Amino acid sequence: MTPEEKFMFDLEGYIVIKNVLTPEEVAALNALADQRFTEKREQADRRMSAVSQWGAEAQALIDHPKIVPYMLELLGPKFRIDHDYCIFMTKGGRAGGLHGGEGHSDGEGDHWYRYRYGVMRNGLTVVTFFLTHADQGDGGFACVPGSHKSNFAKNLPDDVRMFERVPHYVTQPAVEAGDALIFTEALIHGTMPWAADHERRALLYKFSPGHSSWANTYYNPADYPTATEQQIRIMAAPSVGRRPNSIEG
Ligand SMILES: O=C(O)CCC(=O)C(=O)O
Repeated sequence: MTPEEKFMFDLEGYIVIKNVLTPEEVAALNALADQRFTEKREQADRRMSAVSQWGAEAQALIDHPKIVPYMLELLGPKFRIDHDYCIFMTKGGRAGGLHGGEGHSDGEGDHWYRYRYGVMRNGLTVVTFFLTHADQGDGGFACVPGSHKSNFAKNLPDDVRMFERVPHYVTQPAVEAGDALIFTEALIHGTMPWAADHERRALLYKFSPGHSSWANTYYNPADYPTATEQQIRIMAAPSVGRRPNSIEG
């Protein structure tokens, strides 16, 4: 993570990383999605869990080499994958409102951000891989930059929470296919209604520090017969004592 990226993440609670996926990786992941996610096509907001089981390119996102350095910096050397899913939306699709924020929602206890002695640490942290673009105003991921450090997260008005009013402090970052957005769940964030003609396709891989879990189930390496040793370490259930580092060396 560059010094400027650390500055931006500490300041705003999220960062967009450009061109994490090559056009070939995006095309392969879109092709996998077309094969593996055929259900609920009539729904304007559809989601599916465990996209990491779709195939090799989706499994590779568990420890994508361009993402691993960010997980080490933000979650520490024993980071683990907590759960993964996708969000696909067509025009008019609506999902949940703004949520998250330390000490506000049902993730209380797991949504946190700390800085100490030059080190950032987070609870549940999300890497969103974009398979299609979102221009300003298209909708999709939106957040209140800096709210991971807010002392008044509960004061967010309900009409703002539900996107009925979008004040200046709510941002919907523009992204291109292949970009990744990393955010801490301590950030107030949510899904803005999708307004674009093209489909929104986002894959969300959520990571935790090695000692904690948001999900109430854990990854089973048997579901990933081709998993590498490193991926198996990252998939391990939460623990503290004698837990190996996720990345060797
Ligand atoms: O990308 C989005 O639509 C937001 C996802 C979300 O709200 C979450 O991960 O909790």
